Amino acid sequence: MANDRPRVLSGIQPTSGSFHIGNYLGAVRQWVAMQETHDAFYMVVDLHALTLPQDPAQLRGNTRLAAAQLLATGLDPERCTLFVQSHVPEHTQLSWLMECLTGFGEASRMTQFKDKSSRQGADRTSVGLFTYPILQVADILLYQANRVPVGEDQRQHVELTRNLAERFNSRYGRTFTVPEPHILRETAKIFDLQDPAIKMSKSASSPKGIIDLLDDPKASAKKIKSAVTDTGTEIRFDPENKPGISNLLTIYGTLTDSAVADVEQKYEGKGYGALKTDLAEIVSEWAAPFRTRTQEYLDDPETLDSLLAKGAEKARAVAVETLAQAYDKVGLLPGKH
Ligand code: AQP
Repeated sequence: MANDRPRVLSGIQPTSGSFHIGNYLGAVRQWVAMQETHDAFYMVVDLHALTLPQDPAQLRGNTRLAAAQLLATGLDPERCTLFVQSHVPEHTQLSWLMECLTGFGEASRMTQFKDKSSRQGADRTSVGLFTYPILQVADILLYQANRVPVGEDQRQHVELTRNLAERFNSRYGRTFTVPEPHILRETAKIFDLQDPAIKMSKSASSPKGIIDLLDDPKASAKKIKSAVTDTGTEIRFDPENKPGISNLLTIYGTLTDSAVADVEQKYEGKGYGALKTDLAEIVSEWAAPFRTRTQEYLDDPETLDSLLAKGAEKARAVAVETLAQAYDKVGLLPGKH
């Protein structure tokens, strides 16, 4: 029975058309695996997307596109609960309780906020960008999640979630499950192809630094072939001295389900060019059916919307209950229903 399983919760922003390979390898790939072993809740976090300016029509389109891509990677609505964050109003309601429990200094220490706000400039930074980690806390706690599969960049937010869950529980009595981050060491951080010192990122990477899964295969191949690598010739996994080639080895190994040591051995004595050419082929082969499936879901928006509506209904059943407990614990007077 699904309900006897540990709970898992994660989300992805509909902030750009295509997912990139960092989103997939760092997070979504784990989501697909965990739907088999966990009671899994996955969402498109459209409210989080609003922390940066969005064109309304594009946001709507990207939300459907994100859901279509999640289904195309292998999420199965029979095996997991897939929904859109804004369809479950309890997220923002619990977020308020969590904001009132968070210190201003504590929120100010979030590095994602510091990075994004410094890129935006103070005048264009919204209060929403400042408080979004706390909305994320509410996202996780609402479902009493045991595990949160994310990339390394989200570790601090899961840590904040743990702190706030413990604070709430000790102040008001046991209410929330304290979640663990689920971060796979190998793929925790996929790096920018042009600058292997920084993570591949929708907002910070240049177009040449990022492999978009919906890209034309020729474009992806070109990017992989021009990925920055060091001046040596040896194909060896050594993130410190060979960050570019190590990043390519990680992508190669994960997409082909092979150990990096085996990939190293396969390319012993061969140049970087051979590895890059083969990796371009592997990415293209992986992405072709993904693109077709994504398009099939997009071609039938009614089915997609009704699937998301069913997901929201399932998610709400859990969220309503948790919120009611939390409201009661803090002493809010029950309203008439
Ligand atoms: N480079 C990465 N390596 C590993 N995991 C990554 N993730 C993102 N980039 C990498 C993980 O993908 C999940 C969904 O990401 P998101 O788009 O909702 O959040 P994000 O962290 O904002 O993604 P980006 O591309 O880095 O966007 P910006 O530039 O807006 O910050 C998350 O679990 C994330 O860890």
